[in-house]
Amino acid sequence: MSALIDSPAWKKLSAHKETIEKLHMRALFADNAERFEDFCLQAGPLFLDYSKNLMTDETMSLLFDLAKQEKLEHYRDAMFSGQEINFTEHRSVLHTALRGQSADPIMSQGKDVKPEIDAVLKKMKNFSEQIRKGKWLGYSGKEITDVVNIGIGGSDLGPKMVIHALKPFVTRKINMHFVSNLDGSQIAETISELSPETTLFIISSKSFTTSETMFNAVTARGWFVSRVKNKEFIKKHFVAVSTNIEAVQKFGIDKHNIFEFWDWVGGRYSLWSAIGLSIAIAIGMGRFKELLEGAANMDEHFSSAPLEENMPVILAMMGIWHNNFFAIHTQAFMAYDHYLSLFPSYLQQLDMESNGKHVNRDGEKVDYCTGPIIWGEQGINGQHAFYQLLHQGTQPIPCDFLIALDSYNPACGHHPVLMSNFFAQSEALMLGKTEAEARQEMNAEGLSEDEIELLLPHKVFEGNRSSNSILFKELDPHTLGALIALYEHKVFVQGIIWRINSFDQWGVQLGKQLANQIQFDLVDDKPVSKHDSSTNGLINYYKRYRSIEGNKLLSSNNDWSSLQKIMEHEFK
Ligand code: G6Q
Repeated sequence: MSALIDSPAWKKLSAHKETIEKLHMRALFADNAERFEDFCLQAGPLFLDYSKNLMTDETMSLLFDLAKQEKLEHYRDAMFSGQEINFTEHRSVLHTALRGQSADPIMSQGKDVKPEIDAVLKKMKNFSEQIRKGKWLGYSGKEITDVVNIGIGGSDLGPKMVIHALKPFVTRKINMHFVSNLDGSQIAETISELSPETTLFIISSKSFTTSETMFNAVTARGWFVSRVKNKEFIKKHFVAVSTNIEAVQKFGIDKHNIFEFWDWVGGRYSLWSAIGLSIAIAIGMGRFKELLEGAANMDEHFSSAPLEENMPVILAMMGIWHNNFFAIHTQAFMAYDHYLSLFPSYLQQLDMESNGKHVNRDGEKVDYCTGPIIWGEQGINGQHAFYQLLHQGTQPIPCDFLIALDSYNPACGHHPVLMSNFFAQSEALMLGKTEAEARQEMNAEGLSEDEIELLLPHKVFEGNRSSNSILFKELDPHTLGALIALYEHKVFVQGIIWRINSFDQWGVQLGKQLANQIQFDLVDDKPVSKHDSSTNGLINYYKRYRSIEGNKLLSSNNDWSSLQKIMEHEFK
């Protein structure tokens, strides 16, 4: 048994679960008229109701004891003060410094990072304003009308989600595009609509070696140069966001067009850095700063509120309660908001890449579940798809429901109906429907006794299914910043409780390493034998197909020799 499972706070929670699991939330609400008031809180623009979880005051108090036992406050302060808590990569974790509002120095490895942050913010402001005001002109003197962010993972999901979420604030003068997929169809479809005269490419890559991004960047550069016939024009149409300045320059991007960030910013935490350049262009630097301020306010709340009144801590500990004591290893996010449709996939990376870990800080294999499976959808669409399983499936799934009180499009009059669906779902999941209620309902419909007996078991809902509801006035930049930071800190808290490093991602590195190796196996048509029989078989199946079909999979301007050249020059 691990030290965590054997620890006093964990053992108390395990014993407590035995009594709680016999309860139904119906009874908890019936017994305490104040349950809502007891289990809700406001932090900045966000209101959280967590009363519809199967827990009591005692549960919460034991969960906070666990957080204290695991020295949560100590680790939190270590993160904010720039200590190298990402010890497997010897890095500080300072995405919070990117949005910090205080002028005080923030140290990483003995150096104040504040001046560099301010300088990059200033550069982002100048550049984004030039693009937005039509002062940055393309090679033929025309204004930029289209911006293509080429990046993947943390260099794509954050800015893409934010720009979608803040669409009411996005300039309609510039079209924003995102290309991440190595499948050439995405870049081909994107550039087919664009003119090189009016397009700006932002190559976003922390490492500037990620093959998906480099291939797309090479294709974009090839497309551009083949049309404008002059490499000098690259500097008007390509900028880069990276920590790897040397590689960016080798790629051919002008040194003045590089927006720097630093290794103490994790990829999935990087939208606050220059990776947010596309956001600044889309919504303007003033709004981008509001996004940073919203996140900074949540940082302030997280670092100063007592654990018992601390929103990220409460959400995190509810998750621990479900995952580790009720063996529910999944968590869903249902946004009742069109603009938040990309939020679940953003959270998926944030949570699963951070806490999908199997060893603790001491390198020992854990004997408890860490990061749950994260998924989600827009709530309304989900209701007509998979909510059936939420209500009557055999696997209970805790949900976070999110909604704005105000719609940006109130004229069509849908919002009150959307709100009613939002309220109804968490109520139904909690209450369920008893046999007596189902019988009464069918009686009222005038069904025969035989029909009632047939339908009864199918119409019963056990209920007692947990959810959190998060409400906010409107989805403006400040609120979105707070919402993202809320979940960043929730993930952090859970990582501390599970005693893992939430800030490395060796699984991602493995994928990069393997793909780069196999790319070289594909350069010729010789059968391979160095892998397992399945992988050899699949590669050789592909090679046979390709040789029979005469390489028709490759387009004429991207033949084997140029592919080989790209691989040798860009990735070796
Ligand atoms: C994020 C991950 C990963 C990363 C991408 C892109 O935390 O490390 O999603 O962001 O693999 O990496 P580059 O920005 O280095 O291209």
